[in-house]
Order: sequence, then C-alpha cells, then structure tokens
Amino acid sequence: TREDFPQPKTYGPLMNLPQIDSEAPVQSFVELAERYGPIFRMELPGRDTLYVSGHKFVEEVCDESRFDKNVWQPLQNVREFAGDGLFTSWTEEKNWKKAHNILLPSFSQRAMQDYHDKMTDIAVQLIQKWSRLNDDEEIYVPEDMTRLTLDTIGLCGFNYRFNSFYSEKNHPFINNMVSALDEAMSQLQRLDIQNKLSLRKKSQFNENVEKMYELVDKLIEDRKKAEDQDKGDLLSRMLEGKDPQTGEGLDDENIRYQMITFLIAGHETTSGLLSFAIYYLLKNPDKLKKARQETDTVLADEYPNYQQVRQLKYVRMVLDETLRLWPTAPAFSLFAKEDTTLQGEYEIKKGDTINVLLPKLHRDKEAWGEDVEDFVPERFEDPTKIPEHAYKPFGNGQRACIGQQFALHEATLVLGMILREFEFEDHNDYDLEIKETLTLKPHDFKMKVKVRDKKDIMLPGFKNRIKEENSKQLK
Ligand code: FDE
Repeated sequence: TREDFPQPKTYGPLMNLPQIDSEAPVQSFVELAERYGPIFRMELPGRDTLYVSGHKFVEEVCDESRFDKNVWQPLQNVREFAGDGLFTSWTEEKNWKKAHNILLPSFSQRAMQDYHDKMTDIAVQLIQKWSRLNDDEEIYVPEDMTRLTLDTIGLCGFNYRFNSFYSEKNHPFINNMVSALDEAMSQLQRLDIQNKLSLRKKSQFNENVEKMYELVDKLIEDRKKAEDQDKGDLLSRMLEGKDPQTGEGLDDENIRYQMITFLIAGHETTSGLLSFAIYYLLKNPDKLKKARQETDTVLADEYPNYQQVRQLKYVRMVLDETLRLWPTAPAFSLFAKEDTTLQGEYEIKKGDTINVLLPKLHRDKEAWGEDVEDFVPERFEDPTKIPEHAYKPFGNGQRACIGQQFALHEATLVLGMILREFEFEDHNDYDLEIKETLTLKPHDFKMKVKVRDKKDIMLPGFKNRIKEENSKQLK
C-alpha cells in the first residue's frame, strides 16, 4: 500500500510542500532522495507522486508495456501555451503520433547535414563576438549560450533570425517566453486558491502568450505566401509533411504549438548544456587539454564541416558527461498503464504517477561506481559500458527527445570551435550554483577568454600537417 513507501514527514494540509524549496525544487528532491532512498513518496496538495532514482526502479518504469509518459503538472502548465505540441501531448492524443511521424525524419542524423551550415553561421557570430572583447570584459556564459541556441533553432527551424548577438537586450519573444514559463512554474508552488486569486499574474501570462503566438503565426502566414516555400527547415517540413499512417498533415494551430515547443525545448536545454560543459572544462584542466588536442587535430579548416564535427569524439564525451552530472531537463514523469509492482514488492495502481529524478539516477553508485561526483568523460569511451538504465538525459522510449541529434550536433560544433579559438580564464573562481527554471543552468556564471596564439594552429605548414593526419585518420 501507499504507506509502505518511504515518505518525509507531512505538515497538516500542506503535507510535504514545506520540504520543497520553491526556488530549487529539483535540488530539494535530490536531497530527499539521499535521505529516503531510490524510491520515495511525496504528497502535495492535490498530488501524490513517487520519485525514483535507482537504476533498478528506472529500468522497470522505462518498460513501455507497463508505463507511459505522464504530462505532469509542470508540463500541463506549459501546455497552456504549447497545446498538444510533441512535448506536452499525451501519447494517446491523435496529434502526438501524427506529428511524431511527420517530424522524425527532420531530426534524423541525415537531416543534420542540412542544418550544419546554418548552425555554423550562428556559431561564427559567437566566436566573432568573443574575439572582439577587450581584456577587461567578461562573458556571461549562459546568456551568450542562450543567444546562440535561440538563434540556431530559429534559423534551422523557421529560417528566422532572432539576431540575438546584435542586441544587449533579450529578443521580446524570449522575455515573453521566460515570463510565461516562470509563471507556469510558480503556479506549482502556490495552492489552487492562491492561483485563482492571482488575477493580475493571469492576465500578464495571457499577454505573454498572445505575443508569442503573434510572432509564430506571422512566420507561418508569411511562409504560406512566399514564392519559394521550401526553405529546407522544420517549418516547410511541417507545412508539407504527411503522416504515412493516416495520410494527414498538421493543421495550422498544431504547427503553431510545435513551433513554440521547438523554441522552448530547443534552446533552454542546449544552452544549459553548453554552459555546464564550459564550467566543467574550466575546472578540469587535464580534460580541457585533451579536448583541445582533439579540436586542434580535427578542425583544420576555418569552418568545421559536418564530418569533422562527427570526428570530435572526445568533445562529444565531454557533453555526455556534462549531461550525466547536470541533465538540463532534470526529470520526466510516467504513469502506470495497469496495476503492477516494482521490484516485486512495491504495489503500483493503474494511473499512479512516478517521476524519474535524473541528477540522482546519474549518480547511482551501484551503476556508475564510487566516483560519481567527478567529471570523467572517459566513462563514455566505450558505448557498451554505459549503464543503460542509469543514463536517461533525453528521456525514454518513443517519448524520448526528438531533438537529441540536433542538440548534440550543435553543441559539439560550438564547443569544438570555442576550444580551438580561445583560452578560458576563471577570473572569479566561480562557485557552481544551479538556477532552476523549467531547466537547469549555472547561475551567474562568468569567465574571460583570450584568443589563442594563432601561430600555434594557423601556420600554413602546420595546417597541412593537420590535414595529412586527418586524411590518415579517415582511411
Ligand atoms: C523531449 C525531451 C525529453 C522527454 C521529456 C518527457 O518525457 O517528458 C527530455 C528528457 C529531453 N527532451 C531532454 C533534452 C535535453 C536537451 C539538450 C534537449 N532535450 C534538446 C532538445 C532540442 C529540441 C528541439 C528538443 N529537445 C525537442 C524535444 C521534443 C519535441 C520533445 C518531445 C518528444 C515527444 O515526442 O514526446 C523532447 N525534446 Fe528534448
């Protein structure tokens, strides 16, 4: 029964609410998992949920014959503006499968070759900005990474340029999105009655949402009017694509929701990933050196090509390890499709919800060994050695992240280029502090960079030598 699950002490009608820090809910859950173990129960007003973070439990809840994605409360709040887009729809809804089928080829490895040049275009803007800084100027890492990832999804997704590098201020779309997300998240921490009373917040929220729709609807409308409609981006694929199962396409309202979804999902998470990766390299000079040796060997030309990015194996491992320690989408939720048990011992009723707590799962010592807190990209050297059910930064099964290849190609390209161009300086001796919104980011993380001595890498003879080595490697 429910009483058999470990559970922190409850406080009257607030139940377990006081144990959650509203600024840092995920970190609260991680601490609770340390105390109450790989499965525990939390009762919040109107919600009664299990949290799992041990690999044996996760293996079971990832069994798609028994469990399916739960559009849990945070996603239901986002659903108020992302509608039945991929991220916020139930697997049962018609539009989930339809959009999934139509969009899958747009996110395949093959499709990344089409996006590569656009990704490079934006990456070059970042490199140029950093190259032109004066010695005393600092970089606000997450802010610049957010500029980069927003502009990348805007260009690859909809052939739209947010041009974030040309402005000190956020693009208005970002402000609207951040306030809407913020409000969606703070609703979680308020009681229903408080939410009903927050009329002013509600009308602000509605205004933010309207503004987001305005931009997106205009992009759809303009594209429909355009002479040459096929821009090879997500938008043209959504406007033209037909679901092979039903022969149907997506309607305009659903395309709007998908666009909002990609803008949210495609930039916050990847921006956090790049920021954490730089943080870990800054704090681990031996790993930094190794990654840089790789970029100096592989990235011989001014602009990396698609194939070279695929050869950045160690940089890629750096990103894998970063996502282990700080999975920027830190949790996902499931519901039981039938009555069942976990570990043959814990009774689960049909409809019960279970949240998977990734930062803790990724530190499960049974699966990873004792050194879980250390940054060791080498863990990912041999793909067969990755403990499958202890590593889920992109979620699970058919509801796993459709943008995984996109995010990893983009992040590998950008991190590779940054490493080749700059020395990093940790001038503030930055202490990691995690900021939680829908995703995780290193709060207030700043550093300085210096353009590396180009003599090392740009002398013509050197370049040729690198090219020779590259072609040897390719053979
Ligand atoms: C999804 C996702 C997930 C799952 C969730 C749940 O289950 O609820 C996860 C965990 C993720 N995702 C994660 C991530 C990380 C990163 C870096 C990313 N992600 C990125 C990206 C980009 C893009 C564009 C995206 N992403 C998108 C997406 C989508 C659409 C989704 C939904 C899918 C389905 O179908 O469901 C996701 N994503 Fe991610």
